[in-house]
Amino acid sequence: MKTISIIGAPTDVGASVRGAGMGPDALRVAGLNEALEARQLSVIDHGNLHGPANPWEQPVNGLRHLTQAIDWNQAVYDAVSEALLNGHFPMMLGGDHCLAIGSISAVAAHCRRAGKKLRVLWFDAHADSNLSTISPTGNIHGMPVACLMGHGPKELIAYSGVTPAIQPADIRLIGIRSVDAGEKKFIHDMGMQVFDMRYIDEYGMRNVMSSVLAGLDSDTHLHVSFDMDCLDPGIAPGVGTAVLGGPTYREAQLCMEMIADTGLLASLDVVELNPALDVRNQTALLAVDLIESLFGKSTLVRM
Ligand code: NNH
Ligand code: MN
Ligand code: MN
Ligand code: MN
Repeated sequence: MKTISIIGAPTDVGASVRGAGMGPDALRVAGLNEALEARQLSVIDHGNLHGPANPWEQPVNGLRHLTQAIDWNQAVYDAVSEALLNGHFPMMLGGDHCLAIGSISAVAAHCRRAGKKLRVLWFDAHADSNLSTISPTGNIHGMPVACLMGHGPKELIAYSGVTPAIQPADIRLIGIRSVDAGEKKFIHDMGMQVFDMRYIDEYGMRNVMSSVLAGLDSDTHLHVSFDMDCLDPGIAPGVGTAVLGGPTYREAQLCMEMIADTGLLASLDVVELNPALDVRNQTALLAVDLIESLFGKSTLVRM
């Protein structure tokens, strides 16, 4: 039986809007653990990690709350590494998306140890590929993709000792519809594969998912980093930086179901849920619903 290690990382130090720190508990209140157990998974909830409070300061040299982000990501890196060493499936509950630096750094180190290939699916309205020199905000949750590819402050890019943690070819960005000008150039320079909303509109989610899942084999560790603001705000209002025009409920379900079909999912981040902006916890309930599909729950009738 697969064991899920739930790791709560309750902080919003990387975000522009406060509230994402309440994400882990909102997901528990929405029935996450029970839903996983109902999928015949064994669940170990490690509770919430501890880290520095949000000092709510202005950016320094283009980076806001750098020391706090370093500490939180170290805690996430350690907890995710331990779960992987124990053979468990780490599920990191954010918190804002800067925490994926620690989470994916740990996953990448595990893949190097185990001789596995890594594929990261990054679901987001934003590209999260900013640098301190080009970010319009200095918020570190807009920078994790760049940090993971080795472009960022030295303390944030070297958790495992190996830099960069991942290569541009290891990651696919899906659902993107808000990209800053400097980010766009960086994405092109790095040669990253981005499946933006225009692409999803034109080719359909099924084709997009076929593309992002192409080339996987039994030696691949599949990691999903799910920013809740990927979803259309009509169905997911509980996020700090909502952008109109995201995937519908069924499109999101299809993503999850096609990932489940691969049988390769081995780690997950659920981030940017902001209960302070949610309506009767509906975005957390939606997250749990999508996670159920990610673990094989399906509406499929045909055999
Ligand atoms: N691109 C903007 C920035 O860097 C917004 C990032 N916000 C996010 N990313 N929620 O997922 O500040
Ligand atoms: Mn994000
Ligand atoms: Mn986002
Ligand atoms: Mn459900």
